[in-house]
Amino acid sequence: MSDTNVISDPEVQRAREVLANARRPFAFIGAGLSAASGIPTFRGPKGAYSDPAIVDWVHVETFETGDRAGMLRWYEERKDDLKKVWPNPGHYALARLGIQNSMSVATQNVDGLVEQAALEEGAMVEVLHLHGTLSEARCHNCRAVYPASRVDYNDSPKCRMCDGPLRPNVVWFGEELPHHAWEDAMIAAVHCDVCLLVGTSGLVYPAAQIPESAKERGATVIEVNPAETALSELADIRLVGKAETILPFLVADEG
Ligand code: BJW
Ligand code: ZN
Repeated sequence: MSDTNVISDPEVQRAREVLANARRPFAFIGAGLSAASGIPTFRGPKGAYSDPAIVDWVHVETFETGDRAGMLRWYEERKDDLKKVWPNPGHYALARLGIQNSMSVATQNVDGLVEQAALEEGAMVEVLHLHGTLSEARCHNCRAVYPASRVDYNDSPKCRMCDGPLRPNVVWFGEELPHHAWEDAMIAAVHCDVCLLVGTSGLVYPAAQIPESAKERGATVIEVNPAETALSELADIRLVGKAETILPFLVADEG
């Protein structure tokens, strides 16, 4: 959708009104939100999974019994890449929606770009990290947390407390989600009146249960995604286009 098409799209206008009148809005976001910042999504033709090795590198078994060094090299590269990326208009719009009516955001992303945008916009947005964050490393044995900036994953880093292997503080397949983030996101979802889904395929569980619960409890669901997803059938309003193009038009008094 081009900017002119977005402005004149009646569904965009409807979504904007729904959000302007929301009392407890909630957003559930995924990798597509950060695509315009230059961070590849996982799935899809240009996604990280087009490299078959990467499919293994998001599984806990690989760290425990597989190519740990290869996996950690990829994480060191991603940590470095994050120094060169910035929030895009989608992140800033989400932050401004947060100012408009104090929205909670549950993110599956590990890049920290929503918080960065919120900080720059002076927005108090509660960001719940369902799949952890690349800004932290942690011990795989005792779970002690370290700033990732102090850790070199190429150097087989070890925990100062127990000598266990350090790893990024993210959630891999086969691992539980952080309890607080999961519980707070579920509470926000079941109490929200509007649930905004942005840039997620909705294929990964248990995270994808969160918008399902919002819908079951009566929330109006708005999806922003250029493609149909596993969650599209929940959507009352489907905005087919990119987050960075559409989200700025959903903020009241803008666009
Ligand atoms: C745009 C755009 C633009 C493009 N604008 N949009 C129930 C059923 C089936 C399976 C399971 C189940 N429950 C659990 C499972 C198993 C498993 C699972 O879900 N498997 C399925 C995939 C089959 N889940 C787990 O293992 C989870 N843990 C668990 O269940 O624990 C239980 C347990 C209990 C007790 C003990 C132990 C365990 C953990 C899941 C962890 C997922 N981790 C990853 C990696 C994070 C770390 C890292 O980044 O390195 O999380 S995998 C990856 O997928 C990442 C993402 O957060 C996640 C979701 O991806 P997302 O964000 O949706 O991205 P994509 O690429 O899929 O989609 C991008 C979208 O953007 C597309 O729709 C595009 O169209 C769109 N887009 N450009 C807007 N410009
Ligand atoms: Zn330790």
